[in-house]
Amino acid sequence: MTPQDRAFYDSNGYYLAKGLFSPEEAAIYRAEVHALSARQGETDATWESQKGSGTKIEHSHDVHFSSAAFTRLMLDPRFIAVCTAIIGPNVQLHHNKIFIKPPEKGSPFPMHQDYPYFPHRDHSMIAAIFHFDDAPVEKGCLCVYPGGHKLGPLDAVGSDHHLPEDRFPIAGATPIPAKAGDVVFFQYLLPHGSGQNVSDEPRTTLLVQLRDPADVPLNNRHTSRGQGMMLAGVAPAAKFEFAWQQVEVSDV
Ligand SMILES: O=C(O)CCC(=O)C(=O)O
Repeated sequence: MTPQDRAFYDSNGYYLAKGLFSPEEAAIYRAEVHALSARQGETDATWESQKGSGTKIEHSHDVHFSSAAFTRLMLDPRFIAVCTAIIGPNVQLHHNKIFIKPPEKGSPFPMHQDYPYFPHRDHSMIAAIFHFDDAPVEKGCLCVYPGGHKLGPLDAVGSDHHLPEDRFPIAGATPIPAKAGDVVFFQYLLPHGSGQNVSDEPRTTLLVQLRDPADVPLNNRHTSRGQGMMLAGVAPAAKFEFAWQQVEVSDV
């Protein structure tokens, strides 16, 4: 990430790292995602506010528990170099998820900030979307409101916490078409979403959510397996405890 890239990220809230991986590497991960999806069977992650129009989207979470390929990918030096340029020397995993937006009926994501799902005190949280196949506009590529991260946390509506459509219509957002191997990084306050996949090919991605380990979650709602894994640097000092000592009595 050059100083110009970093300045672009600071003012726009996102950065598209073009060609971070080669199309050949992307094809290998694409096959991993589709194989995992086939192994686990049908799923649908269509958001509540988007249900009812016959669209669907396959997903799986914490995929480094399903395939070592994703563990290797999250530690790839090319990826980590951008993460540390944005977050700082210490980078911690929050969670990850794969998505396959199927052809023609691939569900859209309404415009939203990620903040309401896992608010953090210092807003260090970012997302990185790895593209394993091309994502042109007609495949429902990511769309953002550049600079919208500077508005701070916004009022969200509905059980899925999307942004009001009259203020943040998807038609008014800037599409970020991507090629296989591109990775888009964005701040968790950036208003973002994506349209329906109306093309005749699936859109295949991995989304990794990352933070500075010194940041403080404001609630405990979005815990997941593998959360807290260090991808770069070190976590703040803490007294050693076995994992079973941290289990709350209500969980036993
Ligand atoms: O993959 C996309 O188009 C957006 C996904 C997203 O914003 C989310 O899962 O929060």
